[in-house]
Amino acid sequence: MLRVDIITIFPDYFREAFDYGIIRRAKAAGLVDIQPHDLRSWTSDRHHVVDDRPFGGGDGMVLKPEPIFAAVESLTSARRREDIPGGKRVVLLSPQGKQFTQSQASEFAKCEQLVLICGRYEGVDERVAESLVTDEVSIGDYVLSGGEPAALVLVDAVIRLIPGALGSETSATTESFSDGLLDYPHYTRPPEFENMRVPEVLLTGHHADIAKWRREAAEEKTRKNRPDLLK
Ligand code: 6GU
Repeated sequence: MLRVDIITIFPDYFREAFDYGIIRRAKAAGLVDIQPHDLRSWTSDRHHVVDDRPFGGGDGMVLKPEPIFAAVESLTSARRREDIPGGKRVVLLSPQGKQFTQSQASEFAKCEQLVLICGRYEGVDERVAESLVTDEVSIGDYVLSGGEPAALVLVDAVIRLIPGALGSETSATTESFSDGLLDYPHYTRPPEFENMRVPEVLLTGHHADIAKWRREAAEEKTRKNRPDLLK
């Protein structure tokens, strides 16, 4: 069972997000338990303040360290990175993180607990990244207003890799990126739609020819859309 704790100032953002498709099935099967938590519940002041102005000046507010350290301690019993056990990861979602990849998703899928900290785009006190988290992760080269959509992306990518989470056990290994290429194109009925034909070889039932076509079509798709993957 993988436990996922999400620390956020918008817990309601996740209200229905995990109630669909593979994630819903994985939850129902007892493969994963996902709990959003309100960062404000780890504040001790009357107004539940989680942010403050940046030292050195500048625009925007910065998430304070104390509630984040308190949240991680209450969820993991650890106050520093070196005290976090091997099977647990504390992940800060931020545009300054390392690019999240399929191989990192596979690592996370083997863990017993993931604690996800959703940053705000203005920033999180750097002592969180320096001393508390095991991983600082970005989902791509664009700026989101907060880490919440990135947490959804990460949770989806990880959960579908947990053994038993997918209906057909082959799909996780035959799809995009497992062999460094994009997935091959898929077609279904009808064989002709508004003058657009399905490639004839797919209608023949010749499995070797179909496998060869798919390999070449995947390479062509990769050359066209993601030439960086071929280098
Ligand atoms: Cl994880 N957070 C934010 N705020 N922006 C991002 C991101 C994360 N990944 C890409 N852009």
